[in-house]
Amino acid sequence: PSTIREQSRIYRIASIPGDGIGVDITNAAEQVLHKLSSASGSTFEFAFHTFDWSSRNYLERGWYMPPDGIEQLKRFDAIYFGAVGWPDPDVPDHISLWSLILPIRKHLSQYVNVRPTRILPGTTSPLSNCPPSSLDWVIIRENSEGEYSGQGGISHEDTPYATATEVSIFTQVGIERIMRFAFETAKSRPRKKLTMVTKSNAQRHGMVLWDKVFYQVAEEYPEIEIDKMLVDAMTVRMVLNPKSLDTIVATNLHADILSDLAAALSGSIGIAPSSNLDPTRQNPSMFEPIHGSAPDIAGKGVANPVGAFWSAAEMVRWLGEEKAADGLMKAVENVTANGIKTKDLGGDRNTQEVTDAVCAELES
Ligand code: GGG
Repeated sequence: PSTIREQSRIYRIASIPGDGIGVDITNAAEQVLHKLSSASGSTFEFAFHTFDWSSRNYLERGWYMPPDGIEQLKRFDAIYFGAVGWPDPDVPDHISLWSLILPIRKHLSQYVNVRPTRILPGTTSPLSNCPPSSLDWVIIRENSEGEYSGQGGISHEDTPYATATEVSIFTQVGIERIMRFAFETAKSRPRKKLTMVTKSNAQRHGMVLWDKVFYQVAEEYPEIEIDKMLVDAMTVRMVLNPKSLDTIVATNLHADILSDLAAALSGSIGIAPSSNLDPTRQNPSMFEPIHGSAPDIAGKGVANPVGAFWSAAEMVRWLGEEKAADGLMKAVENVTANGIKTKDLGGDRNTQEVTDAVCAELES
């Protein structure tokens, strides 16, 4: 008779560690995912395929992804990503971003970026007015257009008349689909509250359309309490009145900035996860901690792996393994609650010690 293990579902994961601490934390995430799948009662396994698409690869070979890179990724159930960016004058940051994560998001229609933030047990916010119950947010980032459309150009380069344009593109379709995702997210949460972030007082075309579509979609969701914030005032509200917020929707650039602030207010950028989703599920989605490659601590074994574990849990959830995802998050929370934390969270443990502690929790 066949055993449960023989009937396991196998999830094919494309693993792209990338640069700097991306390598350290992807290694840690793979360890906990293997432990999760070998835990008793588990009915799934992971088959990882690692792609060395990194700045090192670019410097040695002249490319990040091969020409058929996107086609290769389409064969996987999900993509796990570490970090990108390396301080070398031959790889400016706009080259690394536009050679790797931005084309993946774009070509795999990952138009939603979900960035949850809360204060984990055993950790504290740098805000004095912020007990754990006061900060529990989900930021929904538009992930395909807006300020990161990549349109524009430069003329008269290297002359005193150098002129550059960076065109933000906002479309009705693009705004509508992110608003609908944000309203559905707000609907799934207890407080049923959505704050929309804009800068439509100064940016009088795209942001005005963004506002208009928000109110159009809001009509379909009368049960959701809504409000609108200008992005500058939003930073103040996040710091002074964190409890007043729940689900937040913002453009590609605004949400990128606000989610870093959110992570810092919840304890450390090292804990924050993100999910780049194609909600149609026609393409694999991609999961990555929001932090960058942190070259100063790369390879030292001290990076905080919690954001990587939380991202891994979100990947497991997206793959349909809700119970296992909850189990992984519970294990992470038990570990932080027990004071097993890296330096950025006020602890004295290294990456492997935190990883071992999470694996031990998964075994117990
Ligand atoms: N792990 C995410 C990462 O490498 N972030 C670097 C970065 O600058 N990302 C910009 C973005 O998420 O749009």
